[in-house]
Amino acid sequence: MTGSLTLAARAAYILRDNSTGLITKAAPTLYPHQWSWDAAFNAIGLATVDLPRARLELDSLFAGQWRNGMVPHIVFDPAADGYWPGPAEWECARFSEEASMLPATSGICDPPVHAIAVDRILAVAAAAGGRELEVTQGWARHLYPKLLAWHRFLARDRADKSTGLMTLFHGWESGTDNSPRWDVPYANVVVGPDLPAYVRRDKAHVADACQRPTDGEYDRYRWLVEEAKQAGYDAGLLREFGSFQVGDVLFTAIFAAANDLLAKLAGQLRKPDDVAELRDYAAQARAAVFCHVDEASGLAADVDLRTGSWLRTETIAGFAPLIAGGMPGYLREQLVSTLTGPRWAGHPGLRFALPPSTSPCSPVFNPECYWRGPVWPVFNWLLAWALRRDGEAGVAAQLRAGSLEQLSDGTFAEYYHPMTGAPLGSRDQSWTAAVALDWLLNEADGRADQVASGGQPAT
Ligand code: 2M8
Repeated sequence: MTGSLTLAARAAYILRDNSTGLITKAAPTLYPHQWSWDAAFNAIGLATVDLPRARLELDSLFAGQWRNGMVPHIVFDPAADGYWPGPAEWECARFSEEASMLPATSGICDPPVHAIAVDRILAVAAAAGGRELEVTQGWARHLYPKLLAWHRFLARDRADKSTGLMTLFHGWESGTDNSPRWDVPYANVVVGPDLPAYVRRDKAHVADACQRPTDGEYDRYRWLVEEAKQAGYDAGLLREFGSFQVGDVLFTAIFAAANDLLAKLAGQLRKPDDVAELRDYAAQARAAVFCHVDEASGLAADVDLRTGSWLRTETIAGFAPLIAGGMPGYLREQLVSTLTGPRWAGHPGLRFALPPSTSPCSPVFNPECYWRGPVWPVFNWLLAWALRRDGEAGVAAQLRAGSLEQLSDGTFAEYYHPMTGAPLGSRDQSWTAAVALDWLLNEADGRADQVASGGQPAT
């Protein structure tokens, strides 16, 4: 067990060691490039120790933004090797005129947590005050049009007309890659005979391959990249021909929460038309999440857009309404009690009272495999952040305390076995270190709370 200060120092060293100077690798060997939503969480952690580096993290990410506004899920580091599929497989600039030429990127996106990071960074800067605040405000003003273009891309290209949910064309876009929430839609993805031959690189970086997706799943992941290329990475064509199309309640909930914060920033920058537009996106996204709550379980359900059927597997994504915010108090209380109840964080077999990525009561729960059961500290940070935002400070504090106990083994693993607490996946995972830093340094002294408005960016 490690003391708080030592733990914070170790987390800061991990972020420094995983930094190339421009980007923070998502993990030292398993993920040697910059991932979009990882970068946002990493920036939140970096802000606690090095505001300039936090700002740079997001600047480097947005350097890979596409002309249509999409922030790609990976920005590749040209100096890194060892991750597959890489730029040679994605071939974005060859297949789409919208793609970034340099840096090379992937052709799909990640959950839009970036405005949450910017708000958090501004709050830390406001607490620091002085020159640091001035610089950070100027930075936010410059980043704002890029964030707006990203949100407009999502509203324009990804909002599904019938459900209002954000449409994903690849499970990777959810960030919860092999979650059982996608088992049914993936079962309908038929891999074509022209799937290019490949060698997986990921399995070599974990202690046991059972902690990673199966080869059958990887065939489908790779096949969907081929499909996206054939569609020129165009959402309109993918809607016509894509064999994986889902409405993701979690992605949509994150979009709702992020729009609230971007609208706040737009207000500070005195852009009333943008405020109205962003509030509208937030309202539509939130309504779409609330319309997809399963009455029996109270959990939100994704939709397989190719069949219209709801996907009711009990995964952590079901708590999307808590992240979206704006729930009537009594409904929020019910969902919080589900979260802390015996099917989730209150399950008697758990090592720590933290929600696993799939309910231990689900028949498809797998405690060792990636997004099919392990506990993800980064996800629990997001849940705790949302709960705190909505006044549920007690549960948020429980998630923080349980997570810090879990992380006190000092491995900063990608995910953990819910029953034994054993570290799984990559070690020294950047976003795990980042959320630990925020929990330890920001929340400990309440710095981020001092300036709830996130500081006024320079206009
Ligand atoms: C995992 O996903 C990548 C593909 O994007 C992979 O397995 O190769 C996911 O956990 C994802 O959410 C995360 O952003 C990424 C990097 O940490 O790894």
